Amino acid sequence: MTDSLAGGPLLPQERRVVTEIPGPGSLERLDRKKAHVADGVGTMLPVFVVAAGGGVIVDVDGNSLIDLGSGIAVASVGNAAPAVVRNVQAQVAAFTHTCFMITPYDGYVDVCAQLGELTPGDHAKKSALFNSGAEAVENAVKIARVATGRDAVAVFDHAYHGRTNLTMAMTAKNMPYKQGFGPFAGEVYRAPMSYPFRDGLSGGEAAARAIDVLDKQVGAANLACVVIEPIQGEGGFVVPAPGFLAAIAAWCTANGVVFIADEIQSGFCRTGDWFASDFEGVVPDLVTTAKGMAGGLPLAGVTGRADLMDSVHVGGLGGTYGGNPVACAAAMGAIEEMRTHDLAGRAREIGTLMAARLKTLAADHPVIGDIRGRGAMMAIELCAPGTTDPDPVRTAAISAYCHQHGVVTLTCGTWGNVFRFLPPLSISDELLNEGFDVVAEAFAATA
Ligand code: PLZ
Repeated sequence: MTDSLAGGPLLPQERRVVTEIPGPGSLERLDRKKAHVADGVGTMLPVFVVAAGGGVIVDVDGNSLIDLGSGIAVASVGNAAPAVVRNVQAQVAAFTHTCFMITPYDGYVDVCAQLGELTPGDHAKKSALFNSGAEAVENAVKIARVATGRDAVAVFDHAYHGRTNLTMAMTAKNMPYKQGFGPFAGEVYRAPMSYPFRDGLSGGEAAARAIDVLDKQVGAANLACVVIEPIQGEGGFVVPAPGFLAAIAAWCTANGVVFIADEIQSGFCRTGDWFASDFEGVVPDLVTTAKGMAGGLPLAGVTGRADLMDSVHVGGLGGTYGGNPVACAAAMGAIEEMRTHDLAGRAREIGTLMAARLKTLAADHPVIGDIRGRGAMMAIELCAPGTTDPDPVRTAAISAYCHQHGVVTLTCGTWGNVFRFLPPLSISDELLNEGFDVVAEAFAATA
């Protein structure tokens, strides 16, 4: 059994399966988990981790798994990336917490300045920092409500925005996120999403359909904000048809509605741009960020138009840990890694490789109904051949095969029939190709 290992990019970059997965060491620990951790906290691939980096995750039994998930798009710069480790070690030795609302420090302001520079648009921007994506979404809604003096919040079918009370209301899928947890926050309205594989509509047509719902069922004058993931995450990597986002944003601007892009999963180089909104030149009023921005430490942000951000009274935004100095140091390290290694460019290369592999796979397996995504955020949707009837059973079987053969893969989607690929941007082409060899084997073995 491997006790501990240094993680990071120096870890041997190989797939190595030396036991059943999970192995005996992990099974032992799974019993401890069962005894001490609430059952509601699930684990999808229960190998206990001792090290990770580059494109691999190493477990207590000495298995080295290819990582095609990045801990849900968090370890985009790779696990234990050098600039993250360096910054965190220096910060943790200097001070770990003062509470920015009590006595401030540079790291918080540094991250806000970076967010202002990197998010879409070159207007005057300001930011506030929080601990999690859900908290960022909640605060974006708070800001939009104060700025507009309106209550209503619009979200979309298949949306995922978090697990807190307001963000559960904003999230579309019941199981596992909402079941039994109501009553939910009020004044949240859902509009139809552009979902080209299922609705066949152009961006303009889908936007007209959504705007009709907002206009007729909610009323523009009641709407504080429209919140949308430019590419949906948990909901199935749904990429709206071209022009959809821009049309919704334009309608918001014309009606005094705050347009909020939830870039928590799609942001920070993941899709081949700094933000997914950049691809079509959409400039949101507010952007929420988290996940990839801090190389694995918990940090989230709301960034946007300075006039909107400043509409909240002093003391109205905050939290004990929001913008923790160690998390801010990590974010500055992660952003440095993204800039130095042009990780947006690397995401585009990864996207080209993945798209080619998925296209080949789809030619052999008609169960693949759709290939979609951008950059290092790509997915396939599995349906009964020639239909849009979801096939979650086959999806689960393929996923299980990948896990047993040392590849960390994630599923998603309203019907649980979408296979999503979110490799760390630090993964090598060799490992990525080997990972997709296993995915291809999994399709063949479960045919
Ligand atoms: N908005 C677009 O993707 C988090 C959730 C996993 P937190 N997605 C992964 C799970 O099962 O809990 C997410 C997201 C988008 C908001 C969030 C919420 O971010 O940091 O998990 O609160």
